[in-house]
Amino acid sequence: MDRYDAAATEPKWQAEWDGADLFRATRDERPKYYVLEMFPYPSGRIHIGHVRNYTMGDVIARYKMSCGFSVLHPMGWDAFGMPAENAAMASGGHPKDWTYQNIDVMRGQMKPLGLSIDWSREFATCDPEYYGQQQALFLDMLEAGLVYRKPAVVNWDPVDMTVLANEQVIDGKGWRSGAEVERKELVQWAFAISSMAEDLLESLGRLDDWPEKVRLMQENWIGKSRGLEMTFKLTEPAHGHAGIDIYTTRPDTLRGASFIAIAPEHPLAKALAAEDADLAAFSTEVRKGGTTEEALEKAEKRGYDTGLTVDNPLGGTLPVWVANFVLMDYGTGAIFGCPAHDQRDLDFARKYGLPVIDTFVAMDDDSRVETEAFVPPKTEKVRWIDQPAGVEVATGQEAIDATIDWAEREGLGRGRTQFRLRDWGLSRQRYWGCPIPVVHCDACGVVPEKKENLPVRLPDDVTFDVPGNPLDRHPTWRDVACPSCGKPAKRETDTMDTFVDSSWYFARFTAPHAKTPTNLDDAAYWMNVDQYIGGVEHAILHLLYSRFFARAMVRTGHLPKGTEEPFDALFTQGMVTHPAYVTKGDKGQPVYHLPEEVDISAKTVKATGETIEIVPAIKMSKSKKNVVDPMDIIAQYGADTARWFVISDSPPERDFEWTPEGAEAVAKHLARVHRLASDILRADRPANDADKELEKQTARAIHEVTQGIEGFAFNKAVAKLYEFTNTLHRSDAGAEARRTAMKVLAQLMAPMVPHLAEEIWSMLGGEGFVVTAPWPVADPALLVDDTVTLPIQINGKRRSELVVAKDAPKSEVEALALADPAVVRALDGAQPKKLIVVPGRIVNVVV
Ligand code: ANZ
Ligand code: ZN
Repeated sequence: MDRYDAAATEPKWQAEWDGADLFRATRDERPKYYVLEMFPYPSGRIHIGHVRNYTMGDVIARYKMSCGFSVLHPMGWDAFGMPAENAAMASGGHPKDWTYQNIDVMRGQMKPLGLSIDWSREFATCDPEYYGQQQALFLDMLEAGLVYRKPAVVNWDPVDMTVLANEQVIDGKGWRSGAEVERKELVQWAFAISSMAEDLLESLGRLDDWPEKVRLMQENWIGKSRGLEMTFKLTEPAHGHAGIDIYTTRPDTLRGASFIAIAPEHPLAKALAAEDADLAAFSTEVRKGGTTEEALEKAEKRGYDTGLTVDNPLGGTLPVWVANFVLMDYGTGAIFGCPAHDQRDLDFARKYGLPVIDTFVAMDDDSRVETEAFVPPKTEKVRWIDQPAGVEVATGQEAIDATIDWAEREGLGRGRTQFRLRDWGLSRQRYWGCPIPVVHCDACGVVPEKKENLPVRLPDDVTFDVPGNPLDRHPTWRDVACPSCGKPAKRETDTMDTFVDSSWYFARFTAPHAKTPTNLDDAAYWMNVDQYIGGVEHAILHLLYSRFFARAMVRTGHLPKGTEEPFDALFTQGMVTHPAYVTKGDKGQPVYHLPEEVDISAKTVKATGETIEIVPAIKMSKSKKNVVDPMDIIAQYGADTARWFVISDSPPERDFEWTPEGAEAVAKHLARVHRLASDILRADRPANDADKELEKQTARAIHEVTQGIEGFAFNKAVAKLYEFTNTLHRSDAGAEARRTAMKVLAQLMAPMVPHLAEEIWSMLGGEGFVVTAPWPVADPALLVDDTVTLPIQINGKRRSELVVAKDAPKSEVEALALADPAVVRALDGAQPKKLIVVPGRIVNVVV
């Protein structure tokens, strides 16, 4: 018996595909289809999540190819970033070597998966050919006013004397030095993404093929709100300030104001600190702690009473405090504190003994919970207390709108729409990133590098033995002639946030070797990405930045109009999970064990006999020791097994649990399909009555598998393929009919298990490759079910059923019913008292 040998078959077909250059994306008269999976970070090895992600993309790509599309399915590497520098610091190697070695390993692991990728378009974002074009794009954006310089707050490690990324700040301390991190203001580059906030928000409504939850996350991130900007007059002018401008999104709660708070970096606070050593010390002190939102949220609320007061338009005065929780780069850098309705303000008021003043009570309950601040609900009606705009019973939103109108009428302030979205600070004080292509000249200021001098290459001769950015301490790299006046000048040593690299790679894939960032003709042909696939962890920043870049590229002439929304359809896949096996350590801490170390049926650790707890299906991670290496699976069963398994068991958007038994069952099934094909090839049964039924079942299979793939319900497609395999196995149809059905089965399986499908296709004499053979089409006539199943009731109880032609005449149904064995038994030779046929529904027999 010829056993299916995946290990021999898979490389054979991969070589054949390569030889025929099947997956090279070509511009021709066919309609195009661009499918893209979020490109990987070259961390070292591929994991099973990658396999699931790329298999999904490959199913779509191969399916579309069969449907007659010219498919673009590229792959690249998101290759800049911190881990390479960390590895260099740990091992003394070079980030570049580490990165390219990892890429080689991962490419080597990906190729055996048999993905239909156009490898001629591969690039890594750390290739100078790529980042040089990114620099060109940056310069065009600079000219268009889409990127600019502004002061921004960074995490500063005072011991290592270096800027830290947010993830390098752990519990407010530098990850290497352990020193308390300070906030420091530096001049940084920023992309003007907030200038497009309105459009980025509004266009979300047109992204019909995006998951609703992703659109919602983006909407919240952009965070549009209408509020009030209002001036509180200083009782006594101070340092040239007549008043303080505040911003609030809850003007409805103005009655509850009990203090004014300004940021430590507020101009008034700075002026006061210049004369007040205590305030200066306070400001320095609160600058400690990271810049992350989490750090700010967690930090204890602290304040300094300036002694100044403002006039409250509702009567009396309010004290002015400097507070650590007020940010300078949001709103106006000043607020009115409303302790009754804002938790931060309440914490602050408790600590410093400031009044808590209610502004409303609920409709059905006028007592209030004292311990928590509770903001008036926007959509629910409440009863207001002495509301400034005269509102009595109204929702929060109604009160907000009324108060803005009132404040405008009274000349106290003006309504203002505000977005939470800030401009995107892109400067990173790191080596392993794309150099920002500008030069600082004493005479000319900030001067863009000339385009003909791009790429500004990273120097190779750097070391990581001391903290900080090696570009800063490189002996010669910084020294250049000013591109404008030619005098000695200094290069910018900051590099770009790695999110920049991934914000336009999809456009670069359309012309990866162009001497400009893109080629408009190619971009016009291939854009948009028809199907984008990736993890939901990128739902916010990556997608938002890409949407911004697409707009910026249209504006700077690097993408054609109409590609502002670059991803037509988005699919976010679930994770691959696996149980974890845990025992308790001596301090009660969890100790994880590798699957091979435990006896799962006895629930013990093999070596020690300790009882294990099995944590059901959690995300795979090294620390939980529940990682399955896809390469082991491929070595054991072949790529087709891994591919089929990762998409078979659960809907693609859900998490999927990897089990060794499941993988083995898949391998067995695929071998069975191969055996079935061999049997069918040898069979010689003549054509017969069963042929028609098999033809119908084949049409059904085509229909349902196609729908499954089109609808991203790969698990349903797979389920149908199992069923159809059984049908074909049991069918008594003639050899010719079975061969035809088997070829269709191979075609329908090809997107998922391309190697096995190719093997069967060629065994059965299919023409060319299965992947390029036209996708089978179901004859609609065969999809119509022309029989019905009628239940037979005897004396009101269901006893049997009849399968009859849909258009069978009543007399025929009656005759068939009377011949039914159950009816014959019940009648025992007598005539029925009644025989009622409800056509298409039921047969009732009364005896
Ligand atoms: C009074 C008030 C009463 C506020 C209340 C909230 C609740 P969102 O909605 O996220 O945009 N705020 C304004 N500028 C700030 C700054 N620079 N630093 C820290 N907080 C600031 O947040 C807007 C609210 O955040 C504003 O509305 C203001 O507090 C605060 F029951 O004003 B609110
Ligand atoms: Zn100059």
